Formats: sequence, structure tokens, C-alpha cells
Amino acid sequence: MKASEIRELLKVTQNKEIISFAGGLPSPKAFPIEDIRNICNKVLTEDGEAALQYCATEGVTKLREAIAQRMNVKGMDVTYKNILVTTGSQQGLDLIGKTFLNTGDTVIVGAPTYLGGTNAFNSYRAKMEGIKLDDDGMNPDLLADKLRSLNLHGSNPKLLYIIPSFQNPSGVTLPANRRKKILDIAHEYDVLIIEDNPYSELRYDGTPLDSIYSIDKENRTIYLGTFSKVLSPGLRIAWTIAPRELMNKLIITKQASDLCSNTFGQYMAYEYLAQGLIDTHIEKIKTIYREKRDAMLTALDKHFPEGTTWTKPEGGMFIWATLPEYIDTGLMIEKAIENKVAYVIGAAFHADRSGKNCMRLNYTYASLDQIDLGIKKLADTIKDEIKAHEQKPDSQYKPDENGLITGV
Ligand code: PMP
Ligand code: G9A
Repeated sequence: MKASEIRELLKVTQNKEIISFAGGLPSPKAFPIEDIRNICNKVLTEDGEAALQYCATEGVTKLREAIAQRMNVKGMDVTYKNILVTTGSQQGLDLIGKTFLNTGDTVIVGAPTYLGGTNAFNSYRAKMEGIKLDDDGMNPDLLADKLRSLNLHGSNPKLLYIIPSFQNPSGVTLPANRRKKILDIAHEYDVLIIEDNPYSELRYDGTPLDSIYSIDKENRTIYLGTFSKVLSPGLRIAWTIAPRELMNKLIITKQASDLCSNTFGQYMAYEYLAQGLIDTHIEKIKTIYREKRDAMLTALDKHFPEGTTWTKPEGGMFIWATLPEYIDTGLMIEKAIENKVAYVIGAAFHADRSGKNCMRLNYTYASLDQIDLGIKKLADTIKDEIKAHEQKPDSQYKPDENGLITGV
């Protein structure tokens, strides 16, 4: 196993002088501290004894019911029995790996994909196969080609890991027709889909899409949801939704992993849902995050040099930037941190360590002022790299006698 580049970087970015676009952290200014204080008192007063006790491995029933109800409003057809409460959806990923993966099994992932996902699957010695994403996420034709060719070589991938909306790290979203096609392909090749969906409720433009789980008629999707991005990651409460036969296996795995997730946190999360606070809170953070996303897009337009491109997400927390091929963001990160700005390097999100000229930028954590300043600092760092490259004696990107740079 190897260190998580996000987790390691989070330590560096705790330095207040550094403007961090690195961790996918919610804005701390938006946490509903007063509501949580009131709920905390209510839980202790009314349910203190149960809330401080162990609970069932599956989770606190009334929370599971409230989650099922909320998911059904979003087009699913589940009961509390399909819901397993986990310690973050990160634990859901781990439980899935522990339950379903044997050494050498193949998992199909996006290129790029969430590094916490690949880290979880890697720890069960699975092999990752990346499918290059475009502005609409995973291309079903490329997926079908990959599965066909793996099949020809005797490999039948077990899992297909998809982050359908405002993907981490790219910010891109799979449109409805691709969701349907991907399901058909998963059916044809008998692959289990892991639909990891922490961001879909953070939509700033456009219309909501049905989850893959809700359009799956064959029970081959496991869905992961979490309170981390819409309420608080410190709560560490999330949920896995699975068809009953798969759920039973996940529960047994969790029994051996941690007995149960934080009971007190589950009571808190239940109250937050039961009091109808979540939707108001999501509306509030959407307003804040929309403004921050727009501020980052504007700053990128203003400061980033020619030869750079970036995604324009309709929601979520991330923008994915691509720099000229010759820049290695892994080598540049030290200079960026010296310049007091941080991002996550592109290679961290690629199973084969490609994407070296890319970076993930989070826009929800920094303040509006920091966003403009941080993007300027980053742009200056990139410009220095470009200049250094052009000055290399053998640079193919050196300006010609007319000042034109060709070959970029
Ligand atoms: N999946 C994805 C795609 C994520 O972006 C994250 C956190 N950023 C997680 C899972 C884990 O979230 P948590 O464990 O906090 O629920
Ligand atoms: O940066 C992310 O993608 C989310 C946060 C993960 C972490 O705290 O490890």
C-alpha cells in the first residue's frame, strides 16, 4: 500500500499561509454549527442512552428509513433494508473491495478517477484498468472496447467504478444516455457497477439526472451516498445502497471491520433529516459554491497562460486543468507550495500514473478572495515553468525568429 497523495497534502495545507485548492473540503464557513448544537442537545436529552450505545452493524433503523425515503424521492425504490450506514463512503468502498475482490481481479475505473477509490481497491490487490474520460465522463464505446479486449485475453472485470455526477477529480457528468448505455454494457459483460455519488445534490446549473441505481433493472449496481459534502465530513456518516443479496454480504464484512458506525453521529444525522434542515442547508451551500466556482472559472480565464485548458463543471467541487504536455505537475508542486498555493497532481488520479500535465483544483474550501489570488500564484508558477522550458537550449517550443512558438 502507498500513502494517499490527498491525505499527505492535507497536512501541508494546514499551514494557514497556503491557499489550498488541494483537498476536496467543504467550506468550513458554511457548517451549520448552531443547528448541530441544538440537535446535539436534543439527541442527548431525548435519546442519550441509545445514542451513546453500540448500534446494529446495519445502522440506526430510523436513520436508514429516513435515508431510504430521501433516496426514493430521488427516483429509487428501496427500503431501509437496502441501506447500510458506513463510516464515510470511503468505508463503503473498502467494504466493497473486501467483499468482492480477490487478488488479481480487474476493476474498471475512469482515467482520471477518485484516488481514494483506487487506493481502497488496490489494498485488495486488484488491477485497475482506466478508461479515458471526455467532457461527458466515461465513453461507453471505449468501455465496450476495453471489456471486449479484456475478455479476449481471458479477463472478466468484477467491478466498474463510476462517479457519475461532477466527478472527482474532473468535474464532468455522465449524461442520461451514457448512463443507460453503460448499464447495458455492464449487463452484457456481467460487471457490478459501483456508483459513487457524493456530489449530485451540489448542482449549480442544468437539470438533475437519474442515478444509475434508479434505472438499473437488474440489481447490478451498488450506490454510495454520504453526508460529507452536503453536511459535514467530520460526522463520518454515509450509506451504501445495495440489492438485498449483496447487502447481506456487505453487512457481514462490516461486522468484522468496525462492528458499527458512530451511533451518536447517526442520531445527529437522523435529526438533521427529520427536522427538514438538510434541503435548506444544501440550497445555502449551493449558492456559496456556485459563486466560488464562477470565481475560479473567471480567475482561470484571467490568469492562466495560453496552452492551458480546464473543465467547466455544472456542480460539485472540482475543476480539472490540463497544462502543456511538457509540464509535470508532480515536479511543479514544490514550487507551487513555495509560492503558497496547493493543488493535487494529475498522476494521483490515474491508475497508470499518466495525467502528469494535469491538476485538480478544488474551489469550495478557499474564500473568494483567496481563489483569485491563489489562481494568480498558480498561473505565475506555471508561467515560470513555461519560461524555463522555452529557455532550454533543445526546446522544441522555443520561439522562432518571428516570436512564434510552434509545436505546442
Ligand atoms: N468518493 C468520492 C468520489 C469522494 O470524492 C469522496 C471524498 N471526497 C469519498 C468517496 C469519500 O467520502 P466520505 O468518506 O467522506 O464519505
Ligand atoms: O480531496 C478529496 O477528494 C476529498 C477528501 C479526501 C480526504 O480527505 O482524504
